[in-house]
Amino acid sequence: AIITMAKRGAFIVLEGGDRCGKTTQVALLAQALATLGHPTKTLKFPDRTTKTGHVINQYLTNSVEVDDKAIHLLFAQNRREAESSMRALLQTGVTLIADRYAYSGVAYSASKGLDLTWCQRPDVGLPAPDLVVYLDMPPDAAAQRGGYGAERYESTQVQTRVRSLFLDRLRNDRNWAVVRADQSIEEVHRDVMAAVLTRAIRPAVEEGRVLGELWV
Ligand code: NYM
Repeated sequence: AIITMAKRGAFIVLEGGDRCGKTTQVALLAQALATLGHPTKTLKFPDRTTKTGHVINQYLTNSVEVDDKAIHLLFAQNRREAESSMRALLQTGVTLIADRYAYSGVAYSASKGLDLTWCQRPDVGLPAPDLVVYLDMPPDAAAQRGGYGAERYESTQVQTRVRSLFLDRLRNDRNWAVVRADQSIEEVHRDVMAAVLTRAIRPAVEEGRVLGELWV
């Protein structure tokens, strides 16, 4: 008998500092993959619509203060709440594109002085992305963009620390693509697409590579 396994979806994460254009690029990527016939769903972390997300939103907009370790665990819980539905979607062939993930969790918390390994622990075992696309933006250029400074962490000093945590401590050349974010929207999209097709869609969907788990 011939048994054909249903294809799984790819799991793609877009990361980067604040105001690097991630949200725009997530939408363009989802549209482009859908056009190529891939069922696609976008996710955003933190998901501010859940109960944990409400507290996180109050924290980010500076309307409450929360202990650094406690808020770190809440961001991780906010991801964990999505785990079972993410796994179910991937298994049924839906490609997931996440706007931030556990890498942001670690980079922003460690930028406040928390131990990096401690920060990684609560996200152990979550689905590992097939590809992290890091949109790299010089912090001075991000500061020129609209809305900058409205939320917690939006200062050049913090963004500089966050960027070096992403690039020097969290980046893993095997499943990270670094794309220059200080280009036109179309140019960034072209670079994101090229990386996604060869480094996520091909291995995960076409060749059926097994979904990994954090932290790898
Ligand atoms: N952030 C995001 C964290 O501090 N920890 C996390 O685990 C995640 C996912 O929240 N400044 C920070 C990064 C951003 C902010 O902003 C979310 P946005 O614009 O919704 O991506």
